[in-house]
Amino acid sequence: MASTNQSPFYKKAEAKFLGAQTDEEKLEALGEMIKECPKHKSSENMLANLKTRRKKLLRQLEKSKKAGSTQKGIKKESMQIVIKGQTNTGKSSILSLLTNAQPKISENKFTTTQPIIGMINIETINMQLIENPSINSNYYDKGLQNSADVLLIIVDNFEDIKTIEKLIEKTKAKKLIVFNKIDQLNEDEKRKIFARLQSKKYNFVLISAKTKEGIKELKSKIFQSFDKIRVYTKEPNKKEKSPKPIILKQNSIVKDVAEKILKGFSKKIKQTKIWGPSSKFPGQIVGLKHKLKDLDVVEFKTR
Ligand SMILES: Nc1nc2c(ncn2[C@@H]2O[C@H](COP(=O)(O)OP(=O)(O)OP(=O)(O)O)[C@@H](O)[C@H]2O)c(=O)[nH]1
Ligand SMILES: [Mg+2]
Repeated sequence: MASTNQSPFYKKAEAKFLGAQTDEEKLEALGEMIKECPKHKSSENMLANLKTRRKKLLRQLEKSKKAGSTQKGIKKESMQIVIKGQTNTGKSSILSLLTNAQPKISENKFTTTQPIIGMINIETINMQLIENPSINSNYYDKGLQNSADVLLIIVDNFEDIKTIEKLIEKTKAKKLIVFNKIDQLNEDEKRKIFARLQSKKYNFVLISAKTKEGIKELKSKIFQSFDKIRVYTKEPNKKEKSPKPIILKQNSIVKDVAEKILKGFSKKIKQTKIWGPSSKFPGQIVGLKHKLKDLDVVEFKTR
């Protein structure tokens, strides 16, 4: 999909595609790209390519809808985080702090009686954050963790960690231990907890949902737990990079970006320049095998 000789309408649709955060958004943008793609002989290949991609995406979407969660009505978004813990540890407080959801928060036990979904945007990426009712509640949903990419284990003491670890032994999700209510601890207690979690090699963060201490770190740890990197693209001779990054697996290379945006046309690349964390200097010329880092900006010259 080399966009070089394309109309501004096509380019707009393509930008939308590259910035799409869900498969639904991608599908919509692909539709627009197909509509705006010129219908003459020289773009035949490109049009066919776009249509194949749309078909593939449609098939994928159907599949993921069928796979779904155990809970009726919860459709997995592309990135899903599930909050888990004992009652009263502050799960609803954290959900309400991070998302648009407005769960009931109370000092009473077992306040949350059904999974509650919120959307969180971290570094331009939308993610689904779900509070599972407390592990000892009748409403606890065992199946929710199976679809999760990341589990936030909310605790306010050490014993809870062991209890919850037993429940999640078989899950593939990344685990992040969120030690909450540190506003109730003095500096010495905090230091000891930190040291203990660190010595056990946990992926963890200390926070207070009350004072918001550690919330920024929590968000950044959530993002890191996905093992993804964000890469921006840029058109030659333009200063502005794409408004939204492309999300790639960690350790992706320049070729992966090329395949994603120029599918079928990556042979056309004459030169690649790179800015950001993986570059030795701004605008460094690199090959297709160059390994990318989070927040890199890539520019492809196709002629
Ligand atoms: N001091 C302090 N209190 C907190 C903190 N986070 C939550 N709380 C309080 O702890 C109580 C329980 O909070 P919730 O967010 O409802 O806890 P939950 O884990 O959702 O509990 P259930 O849904 O009832 O199982 C409330 O009174 C909160 O105000 C914190 O960081 N510090
Ligand atoms: Mg709750």
